[in-house]
Amino acid sequence: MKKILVTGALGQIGSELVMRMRELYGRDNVIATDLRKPDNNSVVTSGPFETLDVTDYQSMLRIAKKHEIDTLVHLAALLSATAEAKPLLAWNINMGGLVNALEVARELKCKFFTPSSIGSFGPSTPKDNTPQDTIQRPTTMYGVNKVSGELLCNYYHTKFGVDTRGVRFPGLISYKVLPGGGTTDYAVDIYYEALKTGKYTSFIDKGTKMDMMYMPDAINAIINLLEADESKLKHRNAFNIAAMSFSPEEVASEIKKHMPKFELSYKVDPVRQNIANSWPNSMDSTCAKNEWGFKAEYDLAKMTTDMLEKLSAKGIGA
Ligand code: VAH
Repeated sequence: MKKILVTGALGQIGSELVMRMRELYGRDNVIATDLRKPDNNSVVTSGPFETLDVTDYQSMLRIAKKHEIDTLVHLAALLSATAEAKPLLAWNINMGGLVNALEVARELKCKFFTPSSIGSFGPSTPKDNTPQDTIQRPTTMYGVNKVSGELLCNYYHTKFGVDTRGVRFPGLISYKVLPGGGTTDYAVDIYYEALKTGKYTSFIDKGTKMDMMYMPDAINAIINLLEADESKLKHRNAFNIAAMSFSPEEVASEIKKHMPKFELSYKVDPVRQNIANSWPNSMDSTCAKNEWGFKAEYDLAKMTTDMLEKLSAKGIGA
């Protein structure tokens, strides 16, 4: 990989992936793109940046040709809760953007990465230790987008030879950029509120277990999969990867080890609770481990310590 274009570069994943890739591959070799170009943002100021609406194919192709990219990382998408509120907009952006990115990758013979999600599973999927190959009948627009995306990426590989790769991400937790419009966002909000107010009201109900991962592990997974030997990738587009599975009360009890007075309460959001109920409790990551050496470094205890330390250092709750 020498020249990498990242869409959705200002998002929760993109903002950290771009900075890490610029460290690894050189600042001028990672072209960040997003809908808007904010002032004094490190993604914008630390290397090449282009404004790009991923539903505009000609602009994406022009930018890709201008920078002579050999790798396209497509992250721009609406997340589950937003997609459920605006399903047709989600279809247009999530699928229209993906097919544009795949077309650019086909035309310029690029290596290609885009994430799927635990959202690609549905209520009929086995909930515990969810297999790599299993039934996928999601009941959300986001899930329909993710399953369709997995199939589309497979098609572009078998039909056109595009080197497409992807993972099924669990909920991602980070301290640098807030997620937006996700069902798992509670697991980020809880840390901020613990420091700001010492309490948190969860929109996801007690006992709702979901797969989660700390962002450093997610960033390493993307880079390691992109650098993996293609001949070893049997599952290619949608590797289950997970680091931990927890419920709101479990993350709260971990926070209490640092902040004994922290209080958790519940005001369940039926829309996001229904989405969460349709997803697995935990995924089996064996194929990712066997085919490209996936390994997560952070468990709930280690992540909680780091999140509270890093958010405090940012002045959250000061
Ligand atoms: C969401 N954070 O909640 C995303 C993710 C596994 C969940 O896809 O929509």
